[in-house]
Amino acid sequence: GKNIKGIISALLVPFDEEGRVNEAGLRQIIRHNIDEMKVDGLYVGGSTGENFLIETDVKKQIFDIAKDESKDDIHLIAQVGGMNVYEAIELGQYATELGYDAISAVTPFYYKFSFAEVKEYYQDIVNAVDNDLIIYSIPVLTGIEMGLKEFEELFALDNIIGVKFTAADFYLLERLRHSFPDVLIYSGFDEMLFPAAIYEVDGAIGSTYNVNGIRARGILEAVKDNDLAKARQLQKESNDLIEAILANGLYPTLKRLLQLEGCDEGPFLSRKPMASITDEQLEEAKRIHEELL
Ligand code: NGF
Repeated sequence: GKNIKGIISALLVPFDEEGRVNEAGLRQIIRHNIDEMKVDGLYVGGSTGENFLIETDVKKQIFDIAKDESKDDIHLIAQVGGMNVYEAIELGQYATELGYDAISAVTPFYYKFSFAEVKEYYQDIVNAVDNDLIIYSIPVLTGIEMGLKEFEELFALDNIIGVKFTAADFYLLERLRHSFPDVLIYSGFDEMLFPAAIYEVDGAIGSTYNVNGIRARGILEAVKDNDLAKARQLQKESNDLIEAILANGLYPTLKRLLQLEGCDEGPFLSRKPMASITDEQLEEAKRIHEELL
């Protein structure tokens, strides 16, 4: 099995006024993650990358850039899932040829798919793509809730090696950890990394690690060292930051913080219909940068 563990940033993508990828800025964000945040990996094509708003060839372009900039220095996971399983397969094959360590696929959303449909979607992807796959479960955005039994069926499929668990259900997390000691489990909510670490997740995938990767690593390490007071303190500092970021607009604020950290090439806009940052939000981002980062 693969050893993709630790802190993994869900990569942010800066866009220009026309909605095109700002490649120079994207490369700076990747470098910032590797050189300053010391991340173990990048999760490319996630919610944080505004992935569900962009065309297939642009998704490929982003996979190209992330691979080209990070070479073999860190783990790379390509999120290829969505509502179009044929696109997921095409992207999965593409990222696998590029050398991505694993692919990941969100549960299909919008229509209320049955579990049988969700399972077939994963079966179709792993049948067609010669790579390991990490399930991306995020019920708050997809409406797809799965329990222990459903996860058990998915983990029984060939090449399914893990789950990005983006939920506050710590009962289910404990049952999963206990039942599947060899499955890779990633914490998906950055503001709950400390309790997830107590349940011995293998790592964490999230948006705020683009700017808060050092504290996040500290949380994982403090829990490993059994220094719970330290871990709780680091989570408290992280949550002061995350709370302010969420209140000011998640992705626009994260992009602005990256600019303030020196990723300064070109526009750092959102992809429409996601709103870009306003003047008021810019001011607040400056305060967050000075006081909380
Ligand atoms: O952005 C969301 C939406 N969740 C991310 C993460 O779970 C998913 C989380 O880091 C993700 O990053 C991706 O697929 O790209 C939050 O942004 C963070 O915990 C703040 O709430 O729920």
